[in-house]
Amino acid sequence: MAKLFLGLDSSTQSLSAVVIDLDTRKVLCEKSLNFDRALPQCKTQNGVLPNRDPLIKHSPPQMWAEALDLIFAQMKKDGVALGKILAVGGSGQQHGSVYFNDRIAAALENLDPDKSLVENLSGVFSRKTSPVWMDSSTAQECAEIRKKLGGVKFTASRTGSDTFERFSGPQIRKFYKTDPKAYQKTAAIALVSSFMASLLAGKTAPVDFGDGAGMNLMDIRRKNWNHDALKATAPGLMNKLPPLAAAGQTIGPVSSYFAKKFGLNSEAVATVWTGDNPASVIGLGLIKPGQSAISLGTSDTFFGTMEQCHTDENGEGHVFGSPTGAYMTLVCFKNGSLAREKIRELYKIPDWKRFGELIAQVPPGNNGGILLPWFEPEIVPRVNKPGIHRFDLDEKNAAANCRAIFEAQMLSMRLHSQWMQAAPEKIFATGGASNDVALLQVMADVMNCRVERIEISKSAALGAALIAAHGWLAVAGKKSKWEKLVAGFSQPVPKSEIRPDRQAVKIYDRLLEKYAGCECDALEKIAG
Ligand code: XUL
Repeated sequence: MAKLFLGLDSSTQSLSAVVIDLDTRKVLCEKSLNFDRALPQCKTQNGVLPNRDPLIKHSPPQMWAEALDLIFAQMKKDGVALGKILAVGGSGQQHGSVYFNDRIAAALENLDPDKSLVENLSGVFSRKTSPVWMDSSTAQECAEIRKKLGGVKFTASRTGSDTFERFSGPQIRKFYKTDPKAYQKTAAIALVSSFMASLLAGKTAPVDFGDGAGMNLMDIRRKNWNHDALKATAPGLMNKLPPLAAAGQTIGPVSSYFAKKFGLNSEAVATVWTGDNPASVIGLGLIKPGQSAISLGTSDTFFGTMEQCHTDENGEGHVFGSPTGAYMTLVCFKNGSLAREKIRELYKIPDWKRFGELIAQVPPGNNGGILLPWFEPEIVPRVNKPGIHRFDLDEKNAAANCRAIFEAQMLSMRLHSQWMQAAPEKIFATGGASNDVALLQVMADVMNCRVERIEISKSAALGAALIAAHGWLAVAGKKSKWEKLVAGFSQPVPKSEIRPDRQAVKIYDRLLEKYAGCECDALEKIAG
């Protein structure tokens, strides 16, 4: 019998599905559903609800449930062999949190296939909207929790990260402070990942060690809820959180809702979901320590694997649990693809091909011109007042501004990832913008490292399917090594390797200092 596994990825802007055949190492189905387009009734823009306050970014949790119904309906319609799926896994945008009253357990157990998921979930939410990773409205709560935990270094070494505005702990504290009654009525809190897994399992799903580390609530080394962090966050929190478990661990058989409604194999198992970044580590095949990747997506992230837990004393980067049982490092920049799109719009550049051509017209280092592209509040470095800042850069020069935005993004990545002490032999580039050779040359030159493209548009969903397969094999007594499991699924694009240019590397080595100075100046100016 074919060994088919389904991986889903509930990201900021879309829900994706990937079905893999483990024996033939083939991806049988790849699907994606854009929230704004497929669910206009949810009224989101790029997956989040418009808000007058640029620091507040929430999404309606019903949207994720509705998208799950829709993607299963589409797979059924397309004749995807849902009846042969052995296990379902998944990943979610990290940090987003979902809040329920005490009706949630019964609702999950009794999902009625004659109703939609949204109808089944009617009346179970104790908070109407879910704060997501783009939210930066909790600076005050971050400071309060950090202080109680003993400062940046201590917070990072205990929970894997300093407190960050988007992390679920500070978000939970803000909810408790601003709406204590609703907090009190909250019986359970989930992450996007564990919410979706709960729907599939028809019961409360654990949070995994990858996504759990994005909350400022989990002890990164012991992998349990940290008592001091819970206490510093909100009262009675322990009773509202699900247990922690490894990604891919079996929760139980899938809910009969999916079997009856969409023909999903009723014996398929629902497994513990993880965050999109930990799932991408697997989807990209980054199994060996020291392997690194740059993902150019809604957010730009620089991540890699790490054998022993080593946290960032300055508190800019993160350590999460990796689905392999080891650790992963990550630095996340909010002004990723949306910032590149803003520049494209601003200079009326028709397409990305032209954008790349313009970049190639300007020499490396942009004649010293620098652009800090903080269109949205930024995570690294922390910027709460959005805005763009130009230094020695002519605003009217379209080509120089196109080059400047990507140079700044890469210089910032180099500057703020030094704590990882990673000297990768090669960086794998992935995500939307990674098919632009001009951009990848800048990446190779700034990072002084060979860059190779991996073209897996749905690396998180693929990773999620592989994690589910790993969990299923372990239960079936056929435990598989990660190297063997991922082999054949994520091959770099042939002949896509780009080598750093020695002259350009020297230019960027010098420019890095100027960039760091400009960043300090701009941050001082913002602080007033
Ligand atoms: C990681 C982060 C983002 C989201 C995007 O810390 O905030 O990469 O996971 O989905």
